[in-house]
Amino acid sequence: MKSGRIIKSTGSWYIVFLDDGETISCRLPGKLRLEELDQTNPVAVGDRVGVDIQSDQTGVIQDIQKRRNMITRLATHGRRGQQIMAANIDLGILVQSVKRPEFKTGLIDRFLITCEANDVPPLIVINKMDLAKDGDKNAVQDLKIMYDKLGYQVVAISTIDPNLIQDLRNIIEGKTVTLMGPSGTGKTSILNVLNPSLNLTTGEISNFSNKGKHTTTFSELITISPGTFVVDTPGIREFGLVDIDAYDLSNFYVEMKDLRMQCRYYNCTHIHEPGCAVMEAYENKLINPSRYLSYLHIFESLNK
Ligand SMILES: Nc1nc2c(ncn2[C@@H]2O[C@H](COP(=O)(O)OP(=O)(O)OP(=O)(O)O)[C@@H](O)[C@H]2O)c(=O)[nH]1
Ligand SMILES: [Mg+2]
Ligand SMILES: [Zn+2]
Repeated sequence: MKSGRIIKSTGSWYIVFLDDGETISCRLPGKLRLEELDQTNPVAVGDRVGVDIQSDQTGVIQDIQKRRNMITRLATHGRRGQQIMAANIDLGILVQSVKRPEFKTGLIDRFLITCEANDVPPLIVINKMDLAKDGDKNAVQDLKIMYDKLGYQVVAISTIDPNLIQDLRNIIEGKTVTLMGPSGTGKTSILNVLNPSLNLTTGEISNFSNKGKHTTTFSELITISPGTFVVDTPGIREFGLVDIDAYDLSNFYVEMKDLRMQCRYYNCTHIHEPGCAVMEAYENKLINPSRYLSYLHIFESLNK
């Protein structure tokens, strides 16, 4: 048996990059398909697998190693359960653009919660800085300051500025990273500048809606340089926050997770209870209002 990593899935075939450098198409036996019923795809891009090579030079996947972490989203097209977008990742990157499409702050905290809940280190990238006016630049700077304090890095880039791209290149060197974010923010364009030989298809932004058109439609592990892999994912509208209980939400806010232990009630929601350490910190300006507000919104959405 040989070991390798899933770099692409087409539904019935899985493309595996073997540790010896070869790439082969593999099938997944029915018994492995059934093991994880709540997921629409039992094997995901980034999974490490053991493969038996057949006489026709295709492979059969014999085992799937336990995942270090994964990023999931709710299944689309009316299917039940979750879809694993990528497994075993070193860095989850949220890509937004200052303009075209317009930047959405609401997405950041949902993305960070997804990463915290899945043990994926996060990075926030703001693309298309070439389109930024002074006001936009200030807003990005404020965002940087706020998230830096929480230990999250924000990097502002433009795919037409080689210096800014170099910053990103240094950060991802030697890692397996995922690019996530709304359609049209430039995820595929970033890949193309990181490795121009890829020549991947990017999309025009429609002038009418200022929205992307979902050019990328499946996940794939792409080699940027030896040892550096990027998973380009289809554009998302929202992070669904699957499997998070409203009462656990504050666990995934880095500035709240220790404080919550000091609340008077163990099941404190940090919204109205007396003796709440989180609300006290907020009143003493130790928690950023925009973060507390996003906590309230997300709590409501999870508590329906
Ligand atoms: N001005 C400017 N435009 C950019 C930049 N990066 C990408 N674009 C443009 O933005 C549009 C969308 O880029 P894509 O790379 O296809 O976006 P995507 O995030 O991969 O979109 P989906 O695959 O639909 O999720 C294209 O027209 C790009 O040329 C940038 O830094 N500045
Ligand atoms: Mg794309
Ligand atoms: Zn509390």
